[in-house]
Amino acid sequence: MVNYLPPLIGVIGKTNVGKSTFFSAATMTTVEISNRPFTTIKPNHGIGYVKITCPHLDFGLEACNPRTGYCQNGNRFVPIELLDVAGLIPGAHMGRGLGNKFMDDLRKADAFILVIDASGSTNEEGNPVPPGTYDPIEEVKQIINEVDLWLAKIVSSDWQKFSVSVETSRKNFVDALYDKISGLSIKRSHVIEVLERIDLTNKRPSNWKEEDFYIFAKELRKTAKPHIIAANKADLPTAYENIERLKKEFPEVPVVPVSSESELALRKAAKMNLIDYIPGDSIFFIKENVKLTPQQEVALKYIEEKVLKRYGSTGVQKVINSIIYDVLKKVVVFPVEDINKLTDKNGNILPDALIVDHEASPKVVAGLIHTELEKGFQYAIDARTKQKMGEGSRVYDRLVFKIVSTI
Ligand SMILES: Nc1nc2c(ncn2[C@@H]2O[C@H](COP(=O)(O)OP(=O)(O)OP(=O)(O)O)[C@@H](O)[C@H]2O)c(=O)[nH]1
Ligand SMILES: [Mg+2]
Repeated sequence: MVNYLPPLIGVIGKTNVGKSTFFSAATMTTVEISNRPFTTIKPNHGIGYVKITCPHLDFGLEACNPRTGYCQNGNRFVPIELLDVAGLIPGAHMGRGLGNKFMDDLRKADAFILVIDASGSTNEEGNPVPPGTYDPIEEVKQIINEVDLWLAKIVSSDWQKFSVSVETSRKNFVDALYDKISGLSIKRSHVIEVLERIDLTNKRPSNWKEEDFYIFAKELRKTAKPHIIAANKADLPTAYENIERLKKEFPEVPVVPVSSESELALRKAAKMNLIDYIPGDSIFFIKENVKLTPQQEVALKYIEEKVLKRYGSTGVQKVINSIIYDVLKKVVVFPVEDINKLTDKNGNILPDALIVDHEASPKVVAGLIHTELEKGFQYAIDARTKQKMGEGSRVYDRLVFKIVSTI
């Protein structure tokens, strides 16, 4: 059985802040975008990419043959899953706006991209207001609070029945709780860690109060559903100071300035063969013999001046790389059959790229590729050093390796 699944990242935030624009830019799929609250109702599901230097360059090869994702000018784009959902507003847990029930689509998410309107041009309800009139710090606090209340609701549902069953059957509380929230794809170790941290391990479940659920949900969110802040609409001048304030206010979370609209425009222009642009780059080139319309010229100039020169990129790619590497602490590894040619058994060069935990052993990675490969695992060989890697060794970013297995 193949067990590998790419990370699933939820795109969340207040309504009308640019979540779908971010999603569309990252996945290059067309979705509905408009300047009014609650444009998105049904979730949008798509593939985005982590961008890394392709190992084929290190080995002096001309190209590679990705089975999934793609490689462009030595940049390997490795697939992740993105899910764009409806927007939250304060009181969503009480059913305001579209409520928070739709967040259930994100139960299996590994992490969240919290898209905010850093320019302050939408109010609490997502209605357009003059830029700079709404404070994005409030927005972050309110949305995170809604996420916590959503999680608390899942944990506390049917609690009475749950506590009776735990207390009368003398079931292990941690195991029972872990089972109860298994739909959230949270590790058992995270549940234990959180209960210990907030000193709830030994409290009788029937004695849990509303604040216990809330604190548990909050800590569980921090540990098991971490997030990054995509400070969107960073092209608007009212965002400049807000971005600095956000970084100070939330030092434990990466805050990345983003202009999703700019990224979407650049990718579209590249697709139309007007410009050369690689996602995440700090520059683009207008193609030779291309005649831009005055409108296109103004738009590209705007992006160059207001976004690329100021921030070094549009931020969309940076958010995805940062959530995978800095927030989730993952690395990308490349299993091959032939460590000299870097091919699979059909001669494809570096066909697979897997996003795995930075602390994973080669044996664990073998298990992601196939259950049988892990069962018969003997050792791995690092294609760079030609050294053996045993069960106790750890993978590293952009490792190219062969797994030797008896099965
Ligand atoms: N200036 C500027 N506007 C942006 C940017 N990104 C998105 N917008 C605009 O913000 C508005 C809302 O964009 P959407 O992507 O529909 O927002 P959403 O968060 O998905 O909204 P809902 O689905 O309604 O919750 C649109 O008018 C976009 O053009 C940006 O980087 N800069
Ligand atoms: Mg939307």
